[in-house]
Amino acid sequence: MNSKILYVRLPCNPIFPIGVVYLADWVRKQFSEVQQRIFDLGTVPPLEFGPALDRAIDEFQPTVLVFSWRDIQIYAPVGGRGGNPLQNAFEVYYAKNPLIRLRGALGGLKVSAAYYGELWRNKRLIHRGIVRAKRYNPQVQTVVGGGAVSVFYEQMQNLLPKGTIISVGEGESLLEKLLNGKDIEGERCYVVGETQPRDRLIHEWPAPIEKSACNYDYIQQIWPEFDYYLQESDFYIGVQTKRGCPHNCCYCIYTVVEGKQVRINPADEVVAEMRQLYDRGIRNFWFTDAQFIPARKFIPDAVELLQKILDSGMTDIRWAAYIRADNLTPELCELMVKTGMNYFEIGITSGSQKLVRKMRMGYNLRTVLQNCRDLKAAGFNALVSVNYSFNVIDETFETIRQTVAYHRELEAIFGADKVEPAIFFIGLQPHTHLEEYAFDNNIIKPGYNPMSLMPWTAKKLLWNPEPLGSFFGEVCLQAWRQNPNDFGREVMGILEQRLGRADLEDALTAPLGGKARTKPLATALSNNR
Ligand code: B12
Ligand code: SF4
Repeated sequence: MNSKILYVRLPCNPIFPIGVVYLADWVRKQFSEVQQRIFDLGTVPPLEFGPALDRAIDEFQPTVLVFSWRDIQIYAPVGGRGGNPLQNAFEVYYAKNPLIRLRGALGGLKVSAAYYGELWRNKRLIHRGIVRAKRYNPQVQTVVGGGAVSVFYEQMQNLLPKGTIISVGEGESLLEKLLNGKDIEGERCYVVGETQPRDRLIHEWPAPIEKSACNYDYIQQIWPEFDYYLQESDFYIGVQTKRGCPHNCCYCIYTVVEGKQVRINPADEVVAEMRQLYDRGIRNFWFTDAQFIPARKFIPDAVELLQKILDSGMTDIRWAAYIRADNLTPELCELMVKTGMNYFEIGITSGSQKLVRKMRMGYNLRTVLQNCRDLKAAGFNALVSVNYSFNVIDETFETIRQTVAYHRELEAIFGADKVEPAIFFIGLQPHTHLEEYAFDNNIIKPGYNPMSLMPWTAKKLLWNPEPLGSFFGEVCLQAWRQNPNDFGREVMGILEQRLGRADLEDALTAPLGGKARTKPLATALSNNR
């Protein structure tokens, strides 16, 4: 076997490219003779993208090009790459003052230009890489995967050249088969111009591989720029502790990308991986799991891992993760604090139990509050980001008042300065229950382009329906006017001023029966994190 694999991580904010690192590690463990090189465009200045890619190809002369594409969607609630997309959209849709509307439209143009510019740039880079690599190996094989490709795999065939293999989800077993010269038909992939993506391809289960500690001595050998991520002390380096999420939250795509079956990476292997990074000076870790504690039955796994981290003596680390705060116990809370969890996000979406149930999120808001109290009692004193998505289906002034009451209770527990409300509006994603709901209700039609950022599509994908749509538009615009640097808190303040606050008990109570139990899917906001 004389394959030479070049992993090209396409341009991205400097987030540690854990996906290609894990792929290269896996390939090494299966095929020790294969030569590999990692090239991360996330560490290259934009004007250098093309020439730097050429140089990497000239030097390495790959036979396989692996392109990893992390993110495309930029419905971020705060300053995105070309500005604040949410603010621009709201200014166009809801501002009364024509000058503000114009400003929003111009801002929107800027965001669209940045968005389409990045899409075309990545497309060009892939083409350029293939043409260059063919100089040395006319049969070069090209595979494209990564988070963005998994979400938009159906649209990718319109961007990429014939013969490119488009991969959905994890790439380990696909690369293994390719290198073994085996048929890849059964893998979660298709070939541009040769095969079509199977119906419901993304719903197929990933191969159950067992992950061991990544070998960073090897990674450092094949990745000359590895040190880039060691130099800055504020990078959170990705470490995966498990894959998959069993839940059904209506807006979420992780549960199909990673699958519903939770696969735990052995705690000793996770700690061994962290230790290698720790010995290289890393102190900040991001557990990149879809959910760090996906359900109560995984609490013992989280306890085992955190206890082992503690026993390993890595006592000065900080870590963050997505955490369902309904799955905590006092023991776990204590371990979280002792091991250095210094940030976490609670994605409750609404402070009204009635709405939380309608969105099928499976949360009990009362339990979340109790667990937060346990966390505080265990000594947690860092920042909590609480994700709210207003205007889900059936939102009323009463449910907004309930969300305000819930939020104030979280502030009472952690301290107002420690709880940051992150306000999102729906970013509709393909292959979610929410998309089905939108089809069923004629909001979008099958065949729509989920990657479009054209104003008429964007307005539907960024969910804020009437009758409350204009109300929220107005409130958000007022908040940006009054206090753009503390948008979330300002929104909460305005809502409370205008509508008041419900009794906490009302927020926590959702009478069983009636509509709430029998109604099908409601809608939610994706933060597309
Ligand atoms: C953890 C996470 C974060 C963390 C990252 C922390 C860190 N330091 O690493 C935080 C919170 C910072 C984050 C932020 C954002 N994220 Co994020 N994040 C994730 C999450 C949950 C896991 C990503 C991860 O690291 N997984 C573990 C590694 C090992 O997997 P991986 O990189 O995907 O690689 C595997 C496969 O993709 C595949 N693969 C990768 N490359 C290739 C290439 C080939 C050829 C093949 C065959 C396979 C392959 O194999 C790899 C190994 O199995 C995913 C959702 C998900 N469940 O995948 C979203 C996700 C990647 N994020 C996404 C987005 C959009 C963002 C944001 C831009 C959100 C925003 N609007 O602000 C921000 C900013 C990111 C940036 N670049 O600046 C999107 C990207 C797709 C899209 N919609 O455009 C995802 C998919 C979520 C979603 N809802 O769609 N994120
Ligand atoms: S939102 Fe979180 S808990 Fe719900 S399905 Fe997605 S990853 Fe799982």
